[in-house]
Amino acid sequence: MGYRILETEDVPAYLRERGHWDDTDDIRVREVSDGNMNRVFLASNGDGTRGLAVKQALPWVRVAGPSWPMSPERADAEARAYEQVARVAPDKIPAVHGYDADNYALVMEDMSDLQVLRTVLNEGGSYGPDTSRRIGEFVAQLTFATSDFGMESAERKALIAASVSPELCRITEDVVLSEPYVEHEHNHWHPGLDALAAEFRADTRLRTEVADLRHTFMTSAQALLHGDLHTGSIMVGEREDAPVVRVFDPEFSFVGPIGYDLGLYWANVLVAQARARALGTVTDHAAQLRLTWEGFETEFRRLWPARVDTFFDDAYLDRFLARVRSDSAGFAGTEIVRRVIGFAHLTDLTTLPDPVPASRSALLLGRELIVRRAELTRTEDIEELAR
Ligand code: SR1
Ligand code: MG
Repeated sequence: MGYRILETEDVPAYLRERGHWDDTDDIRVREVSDGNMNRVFLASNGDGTRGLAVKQALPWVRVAGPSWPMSPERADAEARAYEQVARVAPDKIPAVHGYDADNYALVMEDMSDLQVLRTVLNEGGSYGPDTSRRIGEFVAQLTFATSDFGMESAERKALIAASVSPELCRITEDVVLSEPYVEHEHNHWHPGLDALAAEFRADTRLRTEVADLRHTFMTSAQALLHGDLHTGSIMVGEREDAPVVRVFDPEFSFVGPIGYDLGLYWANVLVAQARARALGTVTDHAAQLRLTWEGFETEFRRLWPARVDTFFDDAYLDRFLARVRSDSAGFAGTEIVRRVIGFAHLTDLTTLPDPVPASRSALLLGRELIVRRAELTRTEDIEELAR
């Protein structure tokens, strides 16, 4: 059967047809679509002891509708990324029960007992001791394994070819890495930021630095990335009294610069911190850049002795990590800027009683991260800037 767009009422039969649910149970379904791109349904039985999530890619951007067509093949990229992560960090992603390539639909673990990290932070909660360190580890585990350090050259070339994702990369190249710096119909901002948005569009130095990051994004095939690692792509909570962190939604996955994943997470940490400062609800925000980097660097260095190509020596590792760190700072800056004056704003800022002061500081911080990324050699330097 060909591609059919699932509605809530189709999901029980769909799960049965695909062999995910036996016939006797009553299946209750609700749509919980939240991201910009896809539909997500949660199915559970009557007493709530069994649940599954169904995620389907639509042939357009969900929040825009058919006026912004988008190939549903992005679900293939997501399924491939989950397969790669499952080899090296299975504890950090949801269990995938099946991928239906005809319908671009994934059937996955129900994570409704966990909470989206952005929601936790927006409600005044904290990260807890492990979240950012585990995110750093996640990035190290996925990227080491899929880099030329973790994978034989020929196998890697095949991975690069299989992971080419032009449409989704184009979204990032547009909405993150160029549109906010020019006039574009996607851009919007709070009227209180008119002057600053105009300043950003007129800032030729900023534009050249963003062009450099954009070119790095387009050409630096370092490793397989998640590709959209913001705090809305992370679930947190507890299971059996132990903290749980799950990274999901890797549909923007492709082989690119590692600093893009770290930078996206850092940007979202910094925006959450701007919100908490505005509301006087700061908890453990200030430690998170450092914890992310420590988690990443420690894990990457731990894996390094197992590299497949020892021509890359220890001195090269130091140089490589320094480059990843400055890329991360720069990409963090671009993610902050687009979330304030570009497309797809963040509730962290939009739900503030007065979003302007925090958005303004975030924009200025974003600019500094972009133009001064080479000097920001320690996460403390970024923290200082944020203060
Ligand atoms: C058109 S999609 C806009 C954004 O949503 C996704 O989550 C990505 O962040 C993308 O840039
Ligand atoms: Mg998403």
